Amino acid sequence: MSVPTPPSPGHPRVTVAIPCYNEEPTIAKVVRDFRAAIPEADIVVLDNNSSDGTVAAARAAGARVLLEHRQGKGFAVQSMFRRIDADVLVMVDGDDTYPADAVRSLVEPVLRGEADMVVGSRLHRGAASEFRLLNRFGNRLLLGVLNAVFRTRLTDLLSGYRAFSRRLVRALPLAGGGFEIEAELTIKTLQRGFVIHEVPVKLIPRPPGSHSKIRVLRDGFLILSTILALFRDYKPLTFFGGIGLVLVALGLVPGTVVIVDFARTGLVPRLPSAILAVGLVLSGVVAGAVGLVLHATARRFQELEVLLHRLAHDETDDTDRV
Ligand SMILES: Nc1nc2c(ncn2[C@@H]2O[C@H](COP(=O)(O)OP(=O)(O)OP(=O)(O)O)[C@@H](O)[C@H]2O)c(=O)[nH]1
Ligand SMILES: [Mg+2]
Repeated sequence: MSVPTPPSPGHPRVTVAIPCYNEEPTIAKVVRDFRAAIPEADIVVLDNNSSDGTVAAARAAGARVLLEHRQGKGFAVQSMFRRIDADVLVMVDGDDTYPADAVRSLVEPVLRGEADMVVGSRLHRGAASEFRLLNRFGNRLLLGVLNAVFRTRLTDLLSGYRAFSRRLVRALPLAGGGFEIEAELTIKTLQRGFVIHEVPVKLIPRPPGSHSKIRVLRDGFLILSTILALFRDYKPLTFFGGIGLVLVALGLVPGTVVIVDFARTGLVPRLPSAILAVGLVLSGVVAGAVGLVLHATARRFQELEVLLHRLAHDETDDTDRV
């Protein structure tokens, strides 16, 4: 586990970045609320081809607007990571569903060097949240798997309210273009050994006239398949080993029957069962072997990545050395 480096002393640069797609009814209020909550921060709206007055409203409220043409929240986040230079980068939705007055509780742990990512959690025991039932259920299910695999105790995987340290922003290669970006942020951060903190935040319902961009089935499926792909790549032994164990266990059912028959009579009367058992057990063993090979490769890549990161940051790290 790596220790987060505190950002440059003096005047740390904080930027609040707001990905937006058609958020005209709420964006001005969000910009004003954040300006009031953290006056020293830069406020940037990442607009994604909005067809309403989002851009004009954001500018009128005093935000800087960056345009991202590839449609999707994930692309806006990728663009924010690439184009914004800040010691602490805060990301928040433009639909006025996260409280601006909690922003300091997200920024402070990064400034103090205690965490590289702070997540405003809507499911934390301290948070009283207005959270749709399906969202809550999906979030819980995915978290159960994630917490078991990475041995963490996170409570909100899909929160759109987060603060990142400069070095985390530099270290994360993001690929997701849509709503799978939040899960990707959390998993890639955990996998690289960065520290994640959670602070409870209250979720406010969308005001009337403002519309959700999420399509539950399509985006739910995308989020699930992203998580599975990340497990496959980063925890291959758990992923393929798990599949292997299930196949072997399935194979043992017909296999036991065949063995008991054979022990009793010395014959194999149920040939199809025997073939099925052998097929399932062999497939399970192959899956386990694939997991082992990929595990060894993935570990080497993780080591290389740490070395590369160290090389890239050698100069800055030298000044911190005591
Ligand atoms: N840049 C960009 N932002 C988007 C896009 N789709 C959604 N967003 C923004 O991402 C944020 C979250 O989108 P929402 O539709 O509120 O999704 P959500 O908060 O997960 O779901 P709800 O519970 O329905 O609010 C909002 O600020 C949206 O404007 C997109 O295609 N591009
Ligand atoms: Mg929202």
